[in-house]
Amino acid sequence: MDMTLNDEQQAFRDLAREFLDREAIPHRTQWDRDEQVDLAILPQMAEIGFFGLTIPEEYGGLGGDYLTYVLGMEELGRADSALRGIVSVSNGLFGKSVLGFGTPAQKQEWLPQIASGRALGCFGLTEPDTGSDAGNLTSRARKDGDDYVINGQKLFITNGTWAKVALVFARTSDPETQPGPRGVSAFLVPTDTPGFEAREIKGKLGLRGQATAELFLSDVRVPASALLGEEGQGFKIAMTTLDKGRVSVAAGCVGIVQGCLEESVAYATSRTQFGKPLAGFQLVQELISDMSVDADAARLLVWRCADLIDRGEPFGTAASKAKLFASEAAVRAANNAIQVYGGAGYVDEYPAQKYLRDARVMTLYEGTSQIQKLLIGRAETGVNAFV
Ligand code: COS
Repeated sequence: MDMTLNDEQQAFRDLAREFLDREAIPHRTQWDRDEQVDLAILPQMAEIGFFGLTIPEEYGGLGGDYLTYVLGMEELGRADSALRGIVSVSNGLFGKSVLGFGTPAQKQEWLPQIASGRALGCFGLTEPDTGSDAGNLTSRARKDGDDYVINGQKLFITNGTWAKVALVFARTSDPETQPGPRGVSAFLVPTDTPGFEAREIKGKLGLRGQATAELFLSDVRVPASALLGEEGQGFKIAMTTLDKGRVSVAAGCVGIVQGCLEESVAYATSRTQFGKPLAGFQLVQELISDMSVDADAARLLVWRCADLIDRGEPFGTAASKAKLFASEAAVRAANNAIQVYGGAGYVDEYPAQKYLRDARVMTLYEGTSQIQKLLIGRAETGVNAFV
């Protein structure tokens, strides 16, 4: 694995950091308090290329490699995980599903809008009764002439109330005769389709700046051309896309660890106690040292995934390892950053507590830490603990 960035990758990372230092970091506390980022930042982010990092140039994207993508996600995670989530879901979970499985017409319809930030996409997999057990989702899509009619409910959907289009996973098989993952299909549903309703979920612990929604689909009629991939291919689409999504989450977590490290060093070298800077105390150095090691280790796991993806190699287990380690490291680092800050870490004037609140969901969504461990365990042993 080549550990050096080329000029383009370096330039993108510098551009992203300079932009986010100027346009996001000074505002993130207020956005967090308001429970909404200023949406005016999204077109500016699109101009830099965040929404089309890996979308090919023919669809208006940057056509960048995956290492560039994870560099962008790290910078977003360092600045504000709410922004990272918005991009990861629209460009990542939605865009990559369409890019990987769409027809030329579907790609032409949606990718230019996503890459330019004119439209956001969302990813409707989780339901009230199926989170980890995604293969048993219960939303239904029934064939009716040339159309499909979709009914069901989705939960915890990032971008749900802002999205122009939703990728909705619904069962096309009869749950009595064919339950499980093979009966799931995927549909591209414009959110202004009659019968589609999104309600925002308020009061989240973290990621307060991004919209998270509950989706209600009641006799939502879409043409057969809305089917993404083939009937019954939906679960495979979801899992393939989530493999990459997990790398994206992990990269965002590297940004959280890095942010905690930088903020902790700045605070520990400027605040004095007992007549010397906090940084002069060995127990404070231990906290900072742990963050530094976690940042390096998590970044290496993420870059390995990017390298495998860029070379077209299998990367699913590597993604689970990166996601597991980086998300747990992000919680650890943010918790330790609060310890370095002491009482100041407990108020939102300083970023440590926001890092912790944002980090906490990273061990839950896109596959919990427990799911990642079972996937890694299955890969190592050949024994499937899910059955
Ligand atoms: N890539 C491609 N295909 C995959 C895949 C992957 N990563 N993982 C599974 N599949 C395929 C399998 O090959 C299998 O295909 P066949 O039927 O052709 O053999 C099919 O999908 C079913 O796979 P499996 O038997 O592993 O499904 P399970 O129901 O046991 O589910 C887990 C496995 C639990 C790992 C899966 O449901 C999962 O990842 N859950 C977490 C979901 C999640 O992350 N939710 C959060 C969403 S937040 S957006």
